[in-house]
Amino acid sequence: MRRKIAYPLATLGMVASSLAVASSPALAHGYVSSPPSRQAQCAAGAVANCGAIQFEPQSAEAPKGSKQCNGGVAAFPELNNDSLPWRATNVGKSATFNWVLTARHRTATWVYYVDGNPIATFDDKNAIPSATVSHTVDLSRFSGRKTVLAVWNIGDTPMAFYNCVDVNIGGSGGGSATPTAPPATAAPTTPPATTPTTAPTTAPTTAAPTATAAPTGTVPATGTAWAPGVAYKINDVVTYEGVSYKCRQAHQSIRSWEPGIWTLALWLPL
Ligand SMILES: [Cu+2]
Repeated sequence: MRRKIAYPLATLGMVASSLAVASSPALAHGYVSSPPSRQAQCAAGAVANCGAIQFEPQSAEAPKGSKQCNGGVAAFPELNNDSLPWRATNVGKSATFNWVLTARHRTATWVYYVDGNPIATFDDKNAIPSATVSHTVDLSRFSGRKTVLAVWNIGDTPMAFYNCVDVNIGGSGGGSATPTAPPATAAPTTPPATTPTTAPTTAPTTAAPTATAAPTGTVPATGTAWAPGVAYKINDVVTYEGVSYKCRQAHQSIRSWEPGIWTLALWLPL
């Protein structure tokens, strides 16, 4: 049931470049990028022994109605395994969940569950979403470590996409509800030994060192070094490990989402 590359890649407006990476399953569908979902942690290598999901974190697609982290997809049992070392992101009384969508399917609803109960629903009324979607969800009735199930219910198919996001609610209360803020503005309550997947650095709220502005019409050969905690804009150019990339979707950068094969939705290799 997983349709990988039949989707309109042209929605990215980069047909030629999309063809070059069309064989990558990471280009399809969508997933929660921050706070990092379980599949995001797998794809980033933050959690090992993840099985097949690490190669296609955006493919936890299954019929609507499941309340499992993997949506019931037999190929991805690891997502349901609570004993794997999933990293929980500290959040305050609310959290903003950021999706990256590379196939912008018409959308019925986005539903967030805790302990099997729906706690927030966003009704898109079958509209086509943006390439990035953010929802701020009130978590004030909970505290401590919880696994939030985030579900993207597609509007024109029977399918949905499933993401589990582990959070530590009210830890030291970041509570940052603005989509531009990185998910880990809250100071970790745990000792630094546990490395958060998100960048613990203080986040610039405004434009931070992005790529040097190039004259219109020219393609800069290089950019500034990629860094976490930066609000990158479309067409910003960065370098990472000797390769230049152009930003495809405005986003706040986080560590573990460096430019590379798993972040083609965000960064186009030049
Ligand atoms: Cu899709």
